Amino acid sequence: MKETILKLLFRHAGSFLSGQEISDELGVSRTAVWKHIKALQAAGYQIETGHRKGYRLLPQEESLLPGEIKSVLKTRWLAHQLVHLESVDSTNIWAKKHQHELRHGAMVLAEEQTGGRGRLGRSWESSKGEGIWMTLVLEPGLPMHDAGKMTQLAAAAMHQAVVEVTGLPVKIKWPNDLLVDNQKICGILTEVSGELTRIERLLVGIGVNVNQQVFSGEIAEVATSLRIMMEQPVSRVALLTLFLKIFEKCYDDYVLHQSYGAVLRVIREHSMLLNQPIDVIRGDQRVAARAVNIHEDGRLEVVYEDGRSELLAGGEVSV
Ligand code: BT5
Repeated sequence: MKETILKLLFRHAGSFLSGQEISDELGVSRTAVWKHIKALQAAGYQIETGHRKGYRLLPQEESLLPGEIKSVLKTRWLAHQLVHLESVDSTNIWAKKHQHELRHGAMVLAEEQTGGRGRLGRSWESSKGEGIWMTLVLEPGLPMHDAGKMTQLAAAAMHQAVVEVTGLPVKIKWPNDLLVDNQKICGILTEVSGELTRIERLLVGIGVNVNQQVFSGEIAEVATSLRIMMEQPVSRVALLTLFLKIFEKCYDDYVLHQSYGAVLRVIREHSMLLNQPIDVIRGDQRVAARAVNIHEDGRLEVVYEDGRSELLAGGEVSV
């Protein structure tokens, strides 16, 4: 009911709706409406209550509050369970700690992460209100060796969403980064739990730099945001909801219909590594190679200078 009231307020954003109008429309008492409004205010929604005028949703700094997302979300099952956190160490860690409360398709979102994580114990800067910091909980029932394909699927879906919303020339750097002008706008951290052969649960953690205006410290040279590249703010809600719709389609095509071709096309066509000279990095060692293919299973095929070829499942490469 709270959510229905919120949707109604969103539809009339900016103008007052009387308690009577809401109670007529939804068939609940005015006291019940008032109680739900109180609860919405406590959850962070800025709702003005005017004497005799009723209730009005105030224009707010764009947040990722569930009501805002759900009022435009067009997915069939993805992110219908939605957890929104003001601040958390890491959405992936939170999802692990609360695994029993989260169903297949759940999304955990945070306005800020204080201990955001990259791969191999690296950290991920996640400033407040400026990015999309999320974890998707998925139970695809696939063999373990298919986990890498989900990272590729997420990268392809986010690529399409960012291009559609911004028109920017986004490149995909296998296995998990999106870049614009060689600078990183998005990183993906997929974590798997299960038995040796079968994925029980996947946590697909995705970070997108949307509205940061500056980056400082170590990442200033490697990171950029959509706002910096566009020279104007970008709607996180629009980007996120479009991404979810595209991701759901790619996921269903793959998991239900075994069709992965569209994902492969996107990651191959927009790859910044394919047919380029690259370095494969192992510890302190860098070995010169050429990236020649991204295989159906998500692995990168490289050919070394001595003619040997190898299929990489993950790890580091640089251009
Ligand atoms: C990644 O790791 O790119 C995966 C990042 C995943 C972040 C999401 S946010 C929601 C979810 N919850 C989490 O805790 N994590 C996921 P990797 O390829 O290892 O890249 C990490 C490196 O990127 C760092 O060592 C920095 O150099 C750089 N970096 C850190 N923060 C960045 C940012 N905001 N933008 C661009 N680059 C960044």
